[in-house]
Amino acid sequence: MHARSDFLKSISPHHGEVVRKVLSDETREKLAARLHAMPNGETWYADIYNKAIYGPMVFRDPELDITGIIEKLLPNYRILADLYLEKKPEDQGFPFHTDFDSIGFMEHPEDMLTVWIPLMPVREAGSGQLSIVMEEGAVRLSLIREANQLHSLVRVVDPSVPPHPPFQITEQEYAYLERTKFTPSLDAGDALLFCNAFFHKSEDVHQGSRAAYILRLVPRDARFSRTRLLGLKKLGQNLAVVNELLEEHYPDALEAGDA
Ligand SMILES: O=C(O)CCC(=O)C(=O)O
Ligand SMILES: [Fe+2]
Repeated sequence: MHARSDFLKSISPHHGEVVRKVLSDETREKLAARLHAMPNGETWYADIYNKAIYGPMVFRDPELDITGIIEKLLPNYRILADLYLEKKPEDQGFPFHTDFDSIGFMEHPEDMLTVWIPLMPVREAGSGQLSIVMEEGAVRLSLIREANQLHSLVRVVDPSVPPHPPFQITEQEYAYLERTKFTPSLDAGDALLFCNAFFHKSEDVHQGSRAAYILRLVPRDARFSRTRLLGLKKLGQNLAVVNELLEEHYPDALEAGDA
């Protein structure tokens, strides 16, 4: 077991938690069949995965009742978006990263919680596991990177904001992330929870195809940044969610033609 420092706990109470059997076999099988049958999404994720659907929004389907399942598990959160990824041996997958396109609009990006659910077992190397890094140093590194990215996003809307030198992860830092990563063994329908301001990485698939269903949750009282929502809209990133949030929280920005 990993001992969690107070620093990590203060950032997210659920970072690195494994929850067994979040989905029943019946729900998982129905969900897997439905997602597998859906057409591939038109998203930049397709460069990284042959099949990637950004925002299938199947959690809203009353027959699967994923909203109800998550409400019981995490009553203080609500689901904002979902994502489906099938990973094959030839797919590159994501190297160590944080999910900036998903969190750039959050007033507190660390508040967003990912529930990563493999739809088949991922128990050993080669099965397409997900690794996360729960080291204090890595989290501090990701927060510096995040501040840098948030700053750049503000500049998209307001060019009078001065530029910031680009932030890059060094080879030594990659080696450190690799050395300290945590790679849980999961069964189909189990979940790995992590605060996705933190580094994580998609591990190799040696044969067949690994399917994962991913939920992005936010606290019920989460706040969203008007400027950075407009920045993401301008960049055309994560538009399904960005447009919904703008309409809900900042309809004036849409009326004023800021967007
Ligand atoms: O499932 C994968 O291969 C990557 C998942 C990921 O990066 C995420 O859920 O944010
Ligand atoms: Fe990610």
